[in-house]
Amino acid sequence: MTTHLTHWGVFEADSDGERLTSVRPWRGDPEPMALIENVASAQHHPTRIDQPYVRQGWLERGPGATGRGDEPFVPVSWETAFELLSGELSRVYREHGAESVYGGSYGWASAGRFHHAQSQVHRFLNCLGGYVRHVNSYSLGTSEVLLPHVIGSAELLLGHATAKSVLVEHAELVVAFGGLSPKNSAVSPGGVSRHNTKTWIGAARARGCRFVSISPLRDDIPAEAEAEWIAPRPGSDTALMLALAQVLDADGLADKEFLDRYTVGYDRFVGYVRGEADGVVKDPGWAESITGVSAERIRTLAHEMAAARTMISVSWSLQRAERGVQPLWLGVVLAAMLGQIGLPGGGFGHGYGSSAHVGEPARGRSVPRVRQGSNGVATFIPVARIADMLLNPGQTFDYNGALLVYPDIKLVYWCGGNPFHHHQDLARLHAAFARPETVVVHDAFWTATARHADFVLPATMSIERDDYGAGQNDREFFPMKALTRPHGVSRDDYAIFGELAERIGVGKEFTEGRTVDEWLRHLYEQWRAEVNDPAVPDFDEFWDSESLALPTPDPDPVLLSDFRADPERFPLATPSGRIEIFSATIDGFGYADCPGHPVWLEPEEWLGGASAARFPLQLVANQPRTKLHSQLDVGAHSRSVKIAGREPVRLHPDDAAARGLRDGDIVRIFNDRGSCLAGLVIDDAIRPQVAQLSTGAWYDPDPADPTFCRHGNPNVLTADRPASSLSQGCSGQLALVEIEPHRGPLPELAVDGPPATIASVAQRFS
Ligand SMILES: Nc1nc2c(c(=O)[nH]1)N[C@H]1C(S)=C(S)[C@@H](COP(=O)(O)OP(=O)(O)OC[C@H]3O[C@@H](n4cnc5c(=O)[nH]c(N)nc54)[C@H](O)[C@@H]3O)O[C@H]1N2
Ligand SMILES: Nc1nc2c(c(=O)[nH]1)N[C@H]1C(S)=C(S)[C@@H](COP(=O)(O)OP(=O)(O)OC[C@H]3O[C@@H](n4cnc5c(=O)[nH]c(N)nc54)[C@H](O)[C@@H]3O)O[C@H]1N2
Ligand SMILES: [Mo]
Repeated sequence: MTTHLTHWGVFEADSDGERLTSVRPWRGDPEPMALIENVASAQHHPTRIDQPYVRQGWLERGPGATGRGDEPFVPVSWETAFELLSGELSRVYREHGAESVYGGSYGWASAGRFHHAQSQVHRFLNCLGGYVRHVNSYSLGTSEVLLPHVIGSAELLLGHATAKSVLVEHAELVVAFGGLSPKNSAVSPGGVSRHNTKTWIGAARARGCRFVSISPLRDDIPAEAEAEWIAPRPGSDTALMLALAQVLDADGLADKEFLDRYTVGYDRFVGYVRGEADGVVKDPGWAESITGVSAERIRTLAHEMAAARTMISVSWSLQRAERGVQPLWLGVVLAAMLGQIGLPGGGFGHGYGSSAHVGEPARGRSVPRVRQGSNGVATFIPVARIADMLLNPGQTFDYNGALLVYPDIKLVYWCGGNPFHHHQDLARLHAAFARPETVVVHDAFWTATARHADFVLPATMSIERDDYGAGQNDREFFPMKALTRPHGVSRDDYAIFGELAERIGVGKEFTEGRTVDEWLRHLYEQWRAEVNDPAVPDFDEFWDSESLALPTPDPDPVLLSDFRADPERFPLATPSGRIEIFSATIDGFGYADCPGHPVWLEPEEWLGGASAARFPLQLVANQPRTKLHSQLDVGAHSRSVKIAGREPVRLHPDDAAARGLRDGDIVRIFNDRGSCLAGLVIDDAIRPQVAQLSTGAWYDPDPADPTFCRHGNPNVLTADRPASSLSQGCSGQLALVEIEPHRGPLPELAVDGPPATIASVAQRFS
């Protein structure tokens, strides 16, 4: 029996050396997650990549050959793969330079610090001279750019939030925009040892705390909250928040002392709320017409918030949308108006329901990790501009006050991510991926991204290799011993890069002469020396232990309590040192879609807009309940909710009836960008006029039409439209669509098996 860490929890497993024979949640986890069932069932699935492959066209016609994503693959030996790829990498670096290589390689990969895929690919490409990188994330593309201007940093809210334990003791009212989703808080980057969502929410409720969940889905908060459910039109929270601010101002409930001492720019903002410039008072009646929430409820909620110790929680999803800057900024502004920032149980939070680590106290120390080296290339893109970059080399674009230029990319290297899962407007991405001369992908599975590569190199799963790891803010550091041998002839990313580096002549720089076992020991012992704590055992003792507890110096932190106590001594890292309700910096950028204080700006795609006449349903493309993103989509738990193999879409009974749809029907979801099939689930836990299709179903395009996904990936429907000129973040959460019955025979899926391969050509090249 051995324990193993995943992003979604810790499990104990038995193995026969080949496969896991039994999997149980770790004894220490009070709220284990069913996602662990996906691992064993997926490991030897037919979609596992068993050996190296090269796309037929690339093999026969060389770099730049057309047909990427539509052609069969040729199985090759590792020797052939290494020979061809090391030659191609050398050619591209020699002929076009490091700035022609995109190695951003966004993606979650697996838990485990040494085999962390992004660290390995970045370290490898740095040894070759560097690569064009990405900044920011799909998760928090807007937050990471906005929050430094408003409160000095995003990390404050993510890594140093007021602890959930403090909310349990002190919060009287939690107003949760985007809910407090139990599915999302089951996951945390790097792993979760003890899930506690239901526990902390239940304990707060038992003490008398009230929860208000503002979200299109009733189940965006656990039943333990006994929450009131308010369901505004998606994308309209900004109007609701402005009206709450208007009531606080008009009814004398705003904390003037707090605003004077700790913030700048309130006057300009409140002038806008009062309608001084545009003649529109942003009162509850105004907000009712935009949000659909009754003016009376908005008014009383503002009073309840002012009367109680109130935590305003904004989920990450609200900023992963058009105009995503606005509700995030307004959450901070409302908390400032209530004057409770820095007090236990009050103030502002961002992502208590989005990731398990938010609201866990920060650890006193990090864990060992491999250094990525230094990048010889300065050029970068905001991560969600990948398709724009590939399609528009040389074109300029805005980002956070700068005017940047897209580089001319010849080679794309992806290791540990799935852009044909995570990016928006997948048909456009398909066209963008035709541009580079060569695409290289390491993955364990035949994802749509692997199918869009020229070189497909089979990586091990984390259960097939030795590693160690701990999630962000998680108190437990786990050894992760290999549970089985690798599937097929797959290899660790480290081993693949090590061999390539050797052939290109930078082997020593990359491996430093160490095996995996030597690296694990070396990094651990280096860390142990830095930590200098007699309670930390040597490597051998750690390796044979279940886990090592990591200290948390302050177990019950309150966000910005030091700033509140002494704002001169503990200023924020903003230009004024205070909370910026008006940011002169952002105002100076002059972006029409992002002025100097939060405002209501209509999104392009929302139920109150013109395009809703043709596409009258708001698609919520949120995170999946039965998996992490697209990972292990072929696993048992993920498959258990599919309908005729298609991803489930949820619809309100009235909307289903209006379209003559019945529970379990296969439906076609469509808009002007694309269409997909899905299996219908009728559910009154969803707001009318909303359809929920989570992300994660592997993109399975019709061979003749990349805009049509047979499986149910919502990213054929979402727009590749930046959340704002400021952030250039992803806006994939929402899109407008229509739904109709699927007519005709059900097309077979191709993505649940391996792609077409051509063995005969292999003979000629091996
Ligand atoms: N419409 C819409 N789209 C979204 C979102 C949304 O809300 N709506 N959310 C976005 C967000 S927040 C995110 S974070 C992204 C997530 O997007 P990704 O992080 O790209 O998604 P994953 O499915 O986790 O992709 C990880 C890949 O790494 C592979 N892998 C696992 N371990 C290893 C390893 O050790 N080595 C190698 N080489 N490969 C490995 C897995 O098989 C998988 O294919 O999606 C984004 N996309
Ligand atoms: N099980 C599971 N957990 C995960 C992940 C996963 O793939 N699977 N992914 C992880 C990752 S990488 C991330 S970044 C986080 C993301 O965390 P979040 O971004 O918070 O998660 P989502 O599920 O995308 O969205 C949460 C909810 O927001 C609501 N919502 C959408 N639009 C609106 C709106 O306009 N207004 C309001 N009020 N509510 C709205 C939706 O109903 C949705 O269910 O989740 C993490 N947790
Ligand atoms: Mo994310």
